[in-house]
Amino acid sequence: MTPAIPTRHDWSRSEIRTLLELPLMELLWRAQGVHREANPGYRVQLASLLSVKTGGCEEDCAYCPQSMHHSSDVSGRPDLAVEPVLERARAAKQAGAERFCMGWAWREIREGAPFEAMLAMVRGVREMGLEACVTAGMLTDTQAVRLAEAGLTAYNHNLDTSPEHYGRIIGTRTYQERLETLERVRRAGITLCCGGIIGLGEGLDDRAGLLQVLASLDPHPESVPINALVAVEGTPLEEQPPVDALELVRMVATARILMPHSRVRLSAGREQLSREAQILCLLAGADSIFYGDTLLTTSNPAVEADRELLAAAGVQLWAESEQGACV
Ligand code: SAM
Ligand code: DTB
Ligand code: SF4
Repeated sequence: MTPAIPTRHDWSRSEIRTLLELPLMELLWRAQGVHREANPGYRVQLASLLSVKTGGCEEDCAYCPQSMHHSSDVSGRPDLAVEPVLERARAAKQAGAERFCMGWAWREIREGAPFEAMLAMVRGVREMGLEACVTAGMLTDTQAVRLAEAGLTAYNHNLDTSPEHYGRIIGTRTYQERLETLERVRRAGITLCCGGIIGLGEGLDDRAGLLQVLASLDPHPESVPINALVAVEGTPLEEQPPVDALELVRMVATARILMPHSRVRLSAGREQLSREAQILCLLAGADSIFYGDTLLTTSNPAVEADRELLAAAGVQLWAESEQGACV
């Protein structure tokens, strides 16, 4: 079917800035128009997250509590084995999740037993009829192909911020390396989950820059997580002021306009948002949330609170709609 809304990959940074700075009502109106036409109805996908390998990461990402460079790093948590992970996936499915995302605090995927276990987890999650997503840092072409063969639905690898601001946040890995990983994932036929974070001390131009790079990817990433920084004690960004909820609404709305057919996921930072601010994000075009009491190492709104939120907003869950069949 030909999409009703054309997808563009040539947005200029100033066009994107103009969108980000529109009067809020105008921005919301436009985002709603695009969302309604590209994705009729308000279905929301629930994705659950589990940290399989926690902490001790060699990268120095300034926002991340799992980096070995920061005093926040949690050590001593054993890696999870295949069966306990699959148990958690079963419970997530039972609670209504449609996608199960697994995280490894790695600079790059490690060969051998840990990778074989990752493949078994992906196969197991897919056999349950859930979408499977992995986030584990950089990978080789062979590893991407093996993950695709195991049935992996999506690989999450975020660009985080603009190319210009990136160097102030991460010193151990380049923007170009991130882009190359994304290409490898694409070449293997796995869908891309790629987005970023606001609240890292970036300017409006950096937010526009991040969205420009994301929208220039062809095809657009199938899912685009928009995170608000969770400022964790012991990380270099612990003192960052909280993100204004309306800034997050603007980011979501602009992502929706630029990438009409992508799933825009309202990700980390929801605990700091009121119910009304979260509903504004849905109105702005977010059509997925992380669902479950924890993200990777930090907390997320309780499952019951999210059920109430979605009921209050009157949104249909993706898994309950006709298009929601995910196997
Ligand atoms: N190590 C892998 C990587 O970096 O791709 C996978 C795990 S990493 C924790 C996944 C993503 O979580 C990061 O790219 C970042 O966007 C997000 N993230 C990590 N810490 C965060 C925080 N404190 N607040 C918001 N988002 C965060
Ligand atoms: C994404 O963009 N956000 C998620 C998921 N992809 C892997 C992770 C958020 C992590 C927040 C901090 C923590 O819980 O450690
Ligand atoms: Fe490691 Fe990923 Fe955290 Fe960076 S964001 S320190 S790569 S776990």
